[in-house]
Amino acid sequence: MSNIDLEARIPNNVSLGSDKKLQRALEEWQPNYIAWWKDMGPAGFQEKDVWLRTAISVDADGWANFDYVQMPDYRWGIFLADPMPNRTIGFGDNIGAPIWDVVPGEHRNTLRRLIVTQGDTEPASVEQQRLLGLTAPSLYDLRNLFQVNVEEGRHLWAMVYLLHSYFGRDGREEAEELLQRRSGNADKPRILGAFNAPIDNWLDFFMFTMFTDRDGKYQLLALAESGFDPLSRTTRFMLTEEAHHMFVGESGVERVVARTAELMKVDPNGDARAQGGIPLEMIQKHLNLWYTLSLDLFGSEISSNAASYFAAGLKGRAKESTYEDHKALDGTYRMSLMKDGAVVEDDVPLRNAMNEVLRDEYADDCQRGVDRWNKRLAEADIAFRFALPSKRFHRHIGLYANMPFSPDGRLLSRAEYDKLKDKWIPGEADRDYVRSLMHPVTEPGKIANWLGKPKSGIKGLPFEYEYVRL
Ligand code: BYC
Repeated sequence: MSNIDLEARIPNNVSLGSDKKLQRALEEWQPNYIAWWKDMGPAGFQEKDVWLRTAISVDADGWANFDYVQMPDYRWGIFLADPMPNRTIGFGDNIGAPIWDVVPGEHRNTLRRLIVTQGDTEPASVEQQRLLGLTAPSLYDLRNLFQVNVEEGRHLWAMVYLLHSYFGRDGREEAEELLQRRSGNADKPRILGAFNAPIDNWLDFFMFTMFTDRDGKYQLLALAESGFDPLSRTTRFMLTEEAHHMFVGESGVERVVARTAELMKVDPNGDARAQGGIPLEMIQKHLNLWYTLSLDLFGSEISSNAASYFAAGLKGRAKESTYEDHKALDGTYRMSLMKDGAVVEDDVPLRNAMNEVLRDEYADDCQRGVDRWNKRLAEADIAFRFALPSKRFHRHIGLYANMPFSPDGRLLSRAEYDKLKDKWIPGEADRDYVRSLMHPVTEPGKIANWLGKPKSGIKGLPFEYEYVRL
């Protein structure tokens, strides 16, 4: 087990103290990060005590410490999972060769790009969620939001450590730019589409943590396979933290669904809206929006970029060891493509299909969550069922970008699509309604009317606990 230096100005398990130049560079970046956090992090709560977990070890059992902390004092640190003995490159043209402990010259630009893209999403999500605390439905949810936010901040640290350590001056410049871009800003937007979309209500937040954080899980799993070992080790530890974020999303939506079902029961006309709840159709629209924005994050269906990442051993498939053929040179992957204006099924050389392979695994994982929500509906004797829309619907990247497909995957005329779009994706009226429900509930143990209570609190504490001292 590696030694953790928790007392250092930057907590770390990478012996930062023994590399004075790197330490100095990161200590110079640190105040800029804090300035960014104070400016763009959660608005209105920076001086409050929040009951948060902080990573203090990379040991699977007991890696976190829980205590009250004011967010700007959070101990953001650099933690890499322990090295795996005798690890070799697990896929691609260099399979079986020793892993890289430094960046191979020929892959320097590509690796930097992947790391910058990953890094950019982390502060982006904090920016997107900046105002949500002001309308939190309970102290429990407020605390979960901040937990997610501080850990996204730590994930930024993880990528900045790689940039500073392995990419010299270019890396330091990229690390600065990670603090300069702004989610949703037309002049200096964040790199990937979904990270510029607004999150201005808690249903969006739960959908984001369900669907967009889950893209994070799959991208991190693919990067954890990387032959560049520092990237593999840092993403392996990030995955430990990521699980809670997806829990917040999946259980958050489940609690919305459960509450809507309750309100439908008490209303004489079965109308959740009349009781101040969020109708199931409106929940489905938010699902459609965030699932499809997140599908875009996997890149094009057929991608020579993805093929070359795989060939070089830089980015694999999620859980590469569960596949048999790690070269993927001769295989093909069946997917739907457009030919002469119609959708057809066809085989694509496997390496070029790696984005789609990852997207399909992701879609299966999302389906498991949707099944859980549907189970709640079945238990409540409600006939409505949620469904993931077709991968062709509402896409902005890849083969189906900006094409008028319906949620069940049929190609429509543009006019028909435009007429029906508001039935499928939240329109202004939906957004106004959901926003109208967002009022802060700050008394311990209380919760907003539109949301159900969780089954339990955090780390054995009750829901009623004062998770944030206001
Ligand atoms: N938006 O071959 P293509 C997370 C660009 S989330 C805008 O299709 P490739 C988190 C692409 O860059 C996980 N542009 O794509 C979640 C390329 O540009 P160039 C984040 C896009 O390279 C919640 C062009 O289109 N991690 O951690 O195979 C909270 C065509 O390239 C988009 C990563 O993404 C888009 N959606 O794959 C907090 C991992 N998609 O070359 C955190 C690192 C594609 O023409 N990134 N483009 O200039 C990657 O592995 C790859 O860059 C991508 C794209 C999978 C994103």
